[in-house]
Amino acid sequence: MIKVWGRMTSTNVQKVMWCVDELGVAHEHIDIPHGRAKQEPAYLAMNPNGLVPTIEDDGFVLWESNACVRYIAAKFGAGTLWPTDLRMRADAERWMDWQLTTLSAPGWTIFLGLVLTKPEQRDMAAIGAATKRFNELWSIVDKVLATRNFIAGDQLTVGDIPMGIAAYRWFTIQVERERHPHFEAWYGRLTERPAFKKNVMTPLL
Ligand SMILES: N[C@@H](CCC(=O)N[C@@H](CS)C(=O)NCC(=O)O)C(=O)O
Repeated sequence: MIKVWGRMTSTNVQKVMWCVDELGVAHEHIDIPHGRAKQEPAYLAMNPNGLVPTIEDDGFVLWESNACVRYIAAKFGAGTLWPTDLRMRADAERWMDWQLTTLSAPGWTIFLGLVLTKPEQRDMAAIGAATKRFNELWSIVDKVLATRNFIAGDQLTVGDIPMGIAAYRWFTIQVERERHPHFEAWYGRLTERPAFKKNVMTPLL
């Protein structure tokens, strides 16, 4: 039984929860309200960052959402979420890294600006620049998805998980979206998956 700590409004927790549900892995979810992780000594002993998520599997504790997804997929999803073909897996993992290094900063600017900040206090220049950047980044993804159904091939892999969660926010928050037909079709495919609906297509706050 895998334990997953963290609040379901966290995109990083959603990655792990979508992964366990997608694979049908037995798990227990322990809710940690916003800010609480930094205040609980027992939690800090597992994850000194005081951030969510953290997982535990038979005594093995792990944090960093993408590392958690990799671990769960490698243990329970060989041949599905975790491709056995080395190149396909490297391709999938590349998109996980790209989400963290490239997508997450403009994503945070948009979320902070349009969801967490009152209209009169918004930095519209920063939000506009982040939206422009996101449109450019989704163009890269759109070109890849012109040739395949999912980000690393014709099946869902770990690569789709962080990207899919970023896409949910993109399509849910009111921003000026350029048309990216292949990216939109891929997102449509994700929205048909019960584990995505349940864990990702939820209220933002
Ligand atoms: N790089 C870390 C980032 C973790 C992180 O920033 N988590 C946020 C939620 S998305 C958090 O814990 N915020 C404070 C809180 O929820 O109390 C990961 O991917 O797991």
